[in-house]
Amino acid sequence: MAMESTSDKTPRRKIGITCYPTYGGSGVVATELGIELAARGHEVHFITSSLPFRLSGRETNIHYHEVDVYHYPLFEHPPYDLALATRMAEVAEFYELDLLHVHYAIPHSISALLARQMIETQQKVARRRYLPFITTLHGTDITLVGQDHSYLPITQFGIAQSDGVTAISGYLRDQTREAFGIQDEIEVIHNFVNCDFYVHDKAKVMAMRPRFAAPAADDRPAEKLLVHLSNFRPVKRILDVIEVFARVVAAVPARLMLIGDGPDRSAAEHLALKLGVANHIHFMGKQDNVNELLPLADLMLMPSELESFGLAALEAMACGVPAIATRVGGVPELIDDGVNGLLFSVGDTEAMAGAAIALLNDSERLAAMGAAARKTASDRFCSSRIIPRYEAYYERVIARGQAAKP
Ligand code: GMT
Repeated sequence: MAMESTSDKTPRRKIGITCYPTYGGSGVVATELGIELAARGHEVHFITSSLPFRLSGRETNIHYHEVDVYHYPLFEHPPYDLALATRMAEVAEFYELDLLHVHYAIPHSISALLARQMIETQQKVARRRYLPFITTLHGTDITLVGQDHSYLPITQFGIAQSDGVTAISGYLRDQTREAFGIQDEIEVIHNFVNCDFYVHDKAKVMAMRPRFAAPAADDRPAEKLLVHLSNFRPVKRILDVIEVFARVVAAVPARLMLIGDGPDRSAAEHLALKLGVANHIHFMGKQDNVNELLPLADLMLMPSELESFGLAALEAMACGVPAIATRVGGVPELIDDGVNGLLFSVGDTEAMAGAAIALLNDSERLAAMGAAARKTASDRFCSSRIIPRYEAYYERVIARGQAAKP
């Protein structure tokens, strides 16, 4: 990516980013944010347990610091949170970071809080300073994990101690306030996508699509192609994806790309065999560069139990692929039912399949919905619009931190 400099008004900052580096929406957002910030001239330090999966580690302005957890036989559960806090403080001091930005509250906010305290109270008085940290809430850290009684008080504490808190949707902001009784400001900064990378390139699609769905021939119409992308956790309702697809394939020649992996994969394979559709499904496992795969599809299926936002749908929409999704969480902030996608009740696989069949048989409506999906992505959720919001928020938090100097 060509390196741009930030606008004159936005100072270049040194930012430490922590996230779960393996597959998962929060890690994707954190990594893409780091890449975008680096491209805008900021110095970005990833402080994570392994290299985030969308990074090569050789990008300009990006540094990677692995958190090494010491495994002593006494430690039944090696204290990752403490190793992380130590590394955060070390990196912050050595590179003079302006800010830590952690993604997913548990345990990252607590580690950042410890790092802030370590720097604020260190022995050499001259080196003491206030290192602010921002927590970005992504969803399951609040809606599932954070509300478990063993994690609720510490999640609440981590959020309250953060110098800034952002949520990836209005829904998640409201949920956080309600579930944790938090009155403080929570800035909504939606998920984003790089609209130059996530795009429908007709020539590339024509070249690649026949590998996944047969083109029209004399004796048969072209196969339609559906896609689902997730970490195959129960909340994604992957079995609903299979059920919807089985109904679709009974009515329309079609294939399904299942991108991702996780706990429900074997249950999905089992159901696909039982319903006789396994040989119509590409189980693709975890994939890098999903921007090359998503535009090949006609439709995305995202029947989740809950999505605080639904980044996978946004990525598909930017490629001109509308989603059939559930009316849950923050999804309606992205999908305008009947305009740029379709929304259904959780578990209503019959209605989802009926709508998918109707849409796949109406190429004009499908194309209009795909165009509207792309327009939504580019008008409201492109990185070029969202990253400046993070930059502005960083400045506000840094200014507040300077006022709190020890
Ligand atoms: O969806 C997951 O299981 C992964 C999870 C995560 O934190 O890694 O995703 C959440 O964050 C994404 C990025 O901000 C959102 O787009 C997803 O909607 C959200 N998932 C849920 O709320 C279930």
